[in-house]
Amino acid sequence: MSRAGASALADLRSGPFRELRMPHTVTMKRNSMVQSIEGHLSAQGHSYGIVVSRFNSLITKQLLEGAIDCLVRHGADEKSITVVHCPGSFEIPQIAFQMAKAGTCNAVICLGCLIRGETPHFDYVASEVAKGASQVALQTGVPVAFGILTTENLEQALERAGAKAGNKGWDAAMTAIELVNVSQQLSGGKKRSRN
Ligand code: INI
Repeated sequence: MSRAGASALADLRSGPFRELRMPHTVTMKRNSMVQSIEGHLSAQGHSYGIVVSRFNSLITKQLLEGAIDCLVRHGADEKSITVVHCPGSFEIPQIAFQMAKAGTCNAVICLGCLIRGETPHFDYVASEVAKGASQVALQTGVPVAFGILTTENLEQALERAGAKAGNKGWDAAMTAIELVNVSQQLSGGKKRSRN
């Protein structure tokens, strides 16, 4: 720890916040009366929509494989997973919106790969896609997970598509599983059924 960090910590310990060991940790009492809701990591009985773009398909195919693997390993039935392919990342929120609105899936997982080029194109598309995906969730109430890579180069993308930085498709699917569980608890256990 740096000298400045150690001195800040010493100040904290000797000050009125003596009970806080580290500035960012919160101590929870075991017998707390707080009602806590946390999603179970089970995908059993749930339906998932996946939107995946073909642009940079070398990467997006790996993200898709990771996402499906995660859902199935956590109990999803393959028949309850619908995959829609679209041209590029820009189109992902449009398809995600239609899937969410159709009411046939408990969550939508967005998978794509944006790699920075020589023009500002990347920045425009990246910011619209992130905003768009979040709007889908807020406007429809259906959880949306964001598994769209935004990288400086192909190497960074490969690292996140099954190499040393994991598989962000798998991670997005894990997020979707948790969100479905939390949102079912918040809505009193109501399940969205597949039509
Ligand atoms: N789409 C991507 O998914 N990734 C990219 O890296 C990319 N680049 O760099 O251009 C990309 N562009 C296509 C865009 O998403 C749309 O499909 C296209 O503009 C047609 O609407």
